[in-house]
Amino acid sequence: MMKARPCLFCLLFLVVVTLALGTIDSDLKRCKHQCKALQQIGEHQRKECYEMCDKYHSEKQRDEEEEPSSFLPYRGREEEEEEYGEQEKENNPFVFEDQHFITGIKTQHGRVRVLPKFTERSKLFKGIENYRFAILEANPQTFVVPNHWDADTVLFVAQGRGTLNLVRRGKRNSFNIRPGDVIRVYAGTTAYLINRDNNENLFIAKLLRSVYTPGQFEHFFGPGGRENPESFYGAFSSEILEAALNTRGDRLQRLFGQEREGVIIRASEEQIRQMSQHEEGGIWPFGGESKGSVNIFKQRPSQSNQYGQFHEVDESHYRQLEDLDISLSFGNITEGGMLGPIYSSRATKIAVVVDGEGYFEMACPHLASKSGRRQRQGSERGRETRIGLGYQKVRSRLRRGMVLIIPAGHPFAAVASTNQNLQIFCFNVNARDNEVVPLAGRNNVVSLLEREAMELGFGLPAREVEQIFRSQQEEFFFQGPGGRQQREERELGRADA
Ligand SMILES: *[C@@H]1O[C@H](CO)[C@@H](O)[C@H](O)[C@H]1NC(C)=O
Ligand SMILES: [Cu+2]
Repeated sequence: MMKARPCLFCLLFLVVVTLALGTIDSDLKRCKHQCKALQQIGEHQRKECYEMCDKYHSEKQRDEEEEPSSFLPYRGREEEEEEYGEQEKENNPFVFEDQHFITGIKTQHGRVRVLPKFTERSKLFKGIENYRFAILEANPQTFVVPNHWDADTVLFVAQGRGTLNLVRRGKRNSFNIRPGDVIRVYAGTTAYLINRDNNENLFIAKLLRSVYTPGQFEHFFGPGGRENPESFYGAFSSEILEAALNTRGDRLQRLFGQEREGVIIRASEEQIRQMSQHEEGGIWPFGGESKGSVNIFKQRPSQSNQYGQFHEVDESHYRQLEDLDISLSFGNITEGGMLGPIYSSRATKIAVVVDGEGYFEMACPHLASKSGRRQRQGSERGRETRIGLGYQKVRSRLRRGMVLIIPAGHPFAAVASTNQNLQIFCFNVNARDNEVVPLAGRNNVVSLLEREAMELGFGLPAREVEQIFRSQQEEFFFQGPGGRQQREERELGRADA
């Protein structure tokens, strides 16, 4: 009486095995098609068959999305090259290149390029929302016209020689600036600048913290004319200007009616010479430690070995940083060397590659929680603190001019290419009481754990853990993977001979 029931799972098994042999995209269709084609099963079972296809499909997709194991087994060079490309295209909001900048000011004699508000790039940057990053570039023998802006600013001279004038509280201070100089400019200070070099462009990196609209700032030009730049005086009615300046209207019209040639303009040799002279031998170079500015290259390195040096400037070196809670650091990684892995306990780094090439890696829990599987496994909607859901490896090539964001707590490492030093300058936001925590090398944090904690934490005998975390004798800077490979090849070569 009873019809012989075919073994449903045998049939499904066949379907799924066929699926496993194919490629993902066409497969879901194919699988379902086969469910449909199965004669012997009822509607209910067919539905189950479809569901099984869906389930299998999504699992397979998930597996393919999964990053290959981070460092085991060892991956060859070609694969790494490929991966650079992928990561850059993929969702990596931490790296900024040329195309991410907005050109704020541009004349034939120079330009100012600004990164958009960080939160426009990613919600992850809410903590640095109030900061903006800009790079000023001025050709030789040029003048940047006086102006003020509604943001506190820290300047870093990356290249070139200039003279900066700051007018604040009824006094004008003049600085001859050179690479490595760090200068705080208070919001509302009237500032102007010359590039006094005959050949070299002047590059200045700036970190701005708005004092009015969070994450936004405006320039105000007094000197100027009807246009390019327009003088803000011109916005007032003539009755006010005539009374305030005690001058006849026609003369004011002439003054504020000029068409100007831009914000960065050429100055004559004589003008440059006159403006460069003011403080030669004054505040600079002899008063470097004083109020005005400080040179980060002149600071004794806090870390130094054959693989690199690390210089820092904080409020203890430069009082003017006190209220800003910003510090500066400069890493000079020797060719073939690497920095880290380390993390900053409180500070978020806004870093710019001043010179050289290489790459960096960073562990980021934020991005990982977005990638499918991990979320499915554990995150609950609305839960802000996610624990143990894994990390995305953020990785990018580094070249001159690139800007990186390295958030507090995020472990990272940077590697110099084997033919050139990699020099990275950082603005550290939220710098007070920041600690740089080493994750490898002498004094690394794991080596300071109790043996039992090592054992329990890693699930291996403490001796084994200790051996690994104590086998690097250097601190902070190490021989990089490239250098190591070369050395091993050399040693192998020697052994063969
Ligand atoms: C960086 O280090 C190299 C030595 O590896 C040194 O010659 C160079 O002057 C350093 N640069 C800066 C800016 O400290
Ligand atoms: Cu992150």
